[in-house]
Amino acid sequence: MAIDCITTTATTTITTTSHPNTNIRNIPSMPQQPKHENKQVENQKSLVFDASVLRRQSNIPTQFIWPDDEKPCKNAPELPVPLVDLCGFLSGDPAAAAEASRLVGEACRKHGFFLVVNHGVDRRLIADAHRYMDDFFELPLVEKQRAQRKAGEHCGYASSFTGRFSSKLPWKETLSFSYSAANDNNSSETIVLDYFRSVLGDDFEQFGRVYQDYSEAMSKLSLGIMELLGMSLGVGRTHFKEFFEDNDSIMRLNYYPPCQKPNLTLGTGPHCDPTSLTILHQDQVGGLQVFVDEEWRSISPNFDTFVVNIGDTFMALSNGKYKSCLHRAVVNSEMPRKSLAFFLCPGKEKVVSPPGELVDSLWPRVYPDFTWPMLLEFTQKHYRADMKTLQIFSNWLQQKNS
Ligand SMILES: O=C(O)CCC(=O)C(=O)O
Repeated sequence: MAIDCITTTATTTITTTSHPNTNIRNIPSMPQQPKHENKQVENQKSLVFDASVLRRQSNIPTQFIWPDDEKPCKNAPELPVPLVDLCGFLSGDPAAAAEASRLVGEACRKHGFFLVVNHGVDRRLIADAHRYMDDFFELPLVEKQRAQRKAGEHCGYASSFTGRFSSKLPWKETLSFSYSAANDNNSSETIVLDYFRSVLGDDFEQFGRVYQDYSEAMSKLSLGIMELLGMSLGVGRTHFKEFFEDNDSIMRLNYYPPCQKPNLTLGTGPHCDPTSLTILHQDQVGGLQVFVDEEWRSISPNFDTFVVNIGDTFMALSNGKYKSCLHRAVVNSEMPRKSLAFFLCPGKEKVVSPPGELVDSLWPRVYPDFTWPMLLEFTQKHYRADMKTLQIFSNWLQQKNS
């Protein structure tokens, strides 16, 4: 999850000051923006990512062109990711649960990626979630902009995220919204539906229903996966499941329009998800790549599987035993690509701290305690999420607390 896409106003200014990723000492105490970014905001001019125009254009605006050492590689070899069959686990078979947790643990120690099959999510719901994405992203830009993401917020429509950063922009449009499983006043049952109705109007009620159901299915599936993660880490089946029962998560629809120069651009730049666990469903086009053993590898789409990856917050919860994996998405010149990403996040008050069983003198604490809103704010206001987010955030917190 690249949470580098915060504001929605465009800029054509390329800043000459150093990027915040390159020097953490430039980051002032929260919640101020780094100086150079304020300068960018002052100099804003309009660069609008209108996919209906840009998809046919062979002259790619420079803001979307990635440096040579980060440009996408064609034909990245397939990564043999373990296929974890959840059928036996979901029907209560202890041997199947043990085998599934063994596979999950192996993958998470190695690279943090695995696939799940027989996951129990209705195929029609998945197909509907993709179909409604087409309907939304094929709307004229001004219609989509009714859900425009506001500065400092992580929900809403964003077209290529041209606001906060002025280079290495992703070639994509997204619609993000919150999902909450907290059972305080029953609002969780309609949180997504209410979002669609309030932002886009009553005509979007059916969209809201589909994504409400889809987010609930993802929350349920992620709690099941948390049981497997707990078993595999030896902290018991319920530990992480209970921790995430009141999750405050993010659902994102990713839409990558065709690009006439796909070898210059990236749909989503290289990053580790700062969130806890991501459950991704890709359409049949393909484009997801992960960085393993110093090379980019493809994860081919399969309608019957979800791609699951560990994010930074779970890496911290596991005391660094499980890996948050670096990944990106490439685009192509022929057809749009879609993916549905559910980002599991802890409830706002939950302290991210590993269970005692994962800490000892041979493996002491790797990261300090934090809450998810602290990390979210860090990635929104101070640091463009990349492969070093957790380490930089953790150094920054330690510095701040010392
Ligand atoms: O679309 C994909 O395959 C990857 C999406 C992703 O990494 C993200 O939304 O953070």
